[in-house]
Amino acid sequence: MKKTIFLSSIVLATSLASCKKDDSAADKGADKEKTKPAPAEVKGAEGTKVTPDEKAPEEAAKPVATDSAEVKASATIESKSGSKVTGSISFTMKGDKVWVEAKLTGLTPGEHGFHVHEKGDCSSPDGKSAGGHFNPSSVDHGGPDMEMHHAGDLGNIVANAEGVAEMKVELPTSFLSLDAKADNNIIDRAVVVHGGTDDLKSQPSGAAGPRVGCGVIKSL
Ligand SMILES: [Cu+2]
Repeated sequence: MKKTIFLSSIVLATSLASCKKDDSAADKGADKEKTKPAPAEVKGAEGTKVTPDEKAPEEAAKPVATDSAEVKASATIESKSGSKVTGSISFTMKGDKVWVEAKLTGLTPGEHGFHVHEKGDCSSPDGKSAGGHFNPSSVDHGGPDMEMHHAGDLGNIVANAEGVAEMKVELPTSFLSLDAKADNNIIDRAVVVHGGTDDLKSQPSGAAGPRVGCGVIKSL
């Protein structure tokens, strides 16, 4: 992850060198590169002269500052179906990646189906108010590493002998997103933890048993 951030910084710095118009990007890059007032002309990578006014159309359309900004969301898991499950899930989106970090307690040891469900409603005692799996592409249920799966198919989370489960995964934004304009945006949907194991193949939801935890995903 450090490497990704470092590379992003290079991309930013490169963008700054060739495009000093982007003031918001300049804010982000300020700590990395203490720039003197830019000269009227800078040499491009190929040795060609580039004036500050020159800008390729693709570059003009590229939202550099937006890509590097972090978007965060979280869900607080409450007990369902008479369980003692509680915990929290955090989601961090930066560029084309989303990191999901979960910590749950009160589970039975072993694997538990772990999904984003379509409705941000955890009000019912059995968690069924959260509806079915979030599946904006209307495809079959599967595991997160399989070619076909729901946007909400996070697979299983594994609890140790004490019933504590911790998970951190990195997913592409093509899997799920925190962008309000994206079809696979998970804000205001729900994370559901199941009492049993998601077998990653039974349709439509992996036969993972009762819903023992539920939390609405809220943007931060
Ligand atoms: Cu589920």
